[in-house]
This record gives sequence, structure tokens and C-alpha cells, in this order.
Amino acid sequence: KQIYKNIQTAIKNQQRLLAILLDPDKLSIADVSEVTNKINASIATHIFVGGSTVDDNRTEALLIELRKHTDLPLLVFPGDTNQISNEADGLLFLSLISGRNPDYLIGKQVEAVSKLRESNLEVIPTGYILIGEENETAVENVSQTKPIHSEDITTIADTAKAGEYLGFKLIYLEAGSGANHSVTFEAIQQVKSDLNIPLIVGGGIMSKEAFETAHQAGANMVVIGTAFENDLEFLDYLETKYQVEL
Ligand code: 1GP
Repeated sequence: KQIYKNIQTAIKNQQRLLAILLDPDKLSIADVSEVTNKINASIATHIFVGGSTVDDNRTEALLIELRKHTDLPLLVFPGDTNQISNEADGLLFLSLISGRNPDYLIGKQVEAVSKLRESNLEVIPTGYILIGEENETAVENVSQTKPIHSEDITTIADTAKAGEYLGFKLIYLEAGSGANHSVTFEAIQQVKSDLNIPLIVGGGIMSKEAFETAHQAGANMVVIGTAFENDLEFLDYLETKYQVEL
């Protein structure tokens, strides 16, 4: 159970982390080899697997295939308890702390326990904060919760800090998959200035500039899904994996 420890070490060494989000509903098993070749050659450090709604068993089948093709840590990023699979290395154990729906704060988590008890997954408690306009994201739809408005930076920062005080090990600022606007520089910076746990930022990161901005604002890990889904060359633009030391 090294994933969280390795994240902390990477941050200490000022390494930028990048997770690629793969949606089992969109990625076919036949394409895994090509997709993982791209990921393995890129600066990606983690693979997240999940989606707001995924048919039963597709997550597990994808994880089994991914494991054949990559050594990167595989983390389930579950939209629901049916996505929990022992074929991953770890699980982001999410609580949607921007919302006020008890099902997504604690209900689903209790439901997940019987599966988790029998698994070897590294369970990483994650405070999940949805940010943006109303009626924009699948997360909002599925969870029936409102996002925190992107300009309400105080509430965003206070929610993240409350997550830290509650004992979450990660905070994840989420603009929603395919969002038109990623989490703003100001929001990330404000959250980070006062947070002592690693910060993940994702949703709508569609360009190298957006990736750089999120890291410069203080994100420790950036998550990219849609941009890579749309264009398998996208990761090539970010940075080369092996930099020449001068
Ligand atoms: C969604 O943060 C992730 O949960 C990634 O979003 O698909 O917009 O990259 P994108």
C-alpha cells in the first residue's frame, strides 16, 4: 500500500503528477494496448478508472486489460459502488463534500464496505468538491447536489479545509468531465495556500496551458480525461518524459 506514500514523496520532490482518467463505458478493451502505449510514453504518473455511470463489470474487465499493459498505479475513481474492483491497486474513497446529499457523503460509502473489506485495495479517503455553474455536469445530475459556484472562492477554500480537518487524505477539486471551464487559478491557489494535504484538480483541462495553469496555481495532481479521449496525441504536447539534464 504505497500509492499515497508515493504521492507524498513525489510532492516533496516537487514532481508534478498527472492522472489519466479512463471511462470504462467509452474505452473498448480492443483499444487498451494503443491507449496505454500513449500513456506509458507520456508524463502520466497515475491512471484513474471510472465514470458517473458505468455498466456492471466493465470496470473490472478494463482494469484486468490495463494491468497487462502498464505498470502505472491503477486507481478506481468510482461513480458508484458497482465500480469497485479488486483488480485495481487503489480506490479514491470519495465523499462529495460540496454537496448536501447524505447518500454521497456517507451512504454509498457504507454500502461499499462489504466489498472493500474483502479487497486488497489501498483505500484513500478523498474530499471531492464539485465546482461550477448549476446544471452542467454529470456529477451534479447523478448525485443530485449543487456545485459550489466558481467565484465563491471562500466557500471552496473553507470546504477543502473542512475536508482536511475531517481527516481526508486528498482534496479533489472537480469542474466535471468535459466542463467548459476548468477550476480557476484563483480557486486552486486559495485552496492550496491553506491546505496541508495533496490537491487534485480535474475537469475541462483541454490544453497544455490549462494543465500548466492548474499546476502553477498549486495543484499537485491534474486529471485529464476528455482531452485524451478526443485526441490520443494530446499527451505528447504536455512535456517530454525524459528531460535532458544540462
Ligand atoms: C472528471 O476530472 C475528471 O472527473 C476529468 O475531466 O474529462 O474534463 O478531463 P475531463
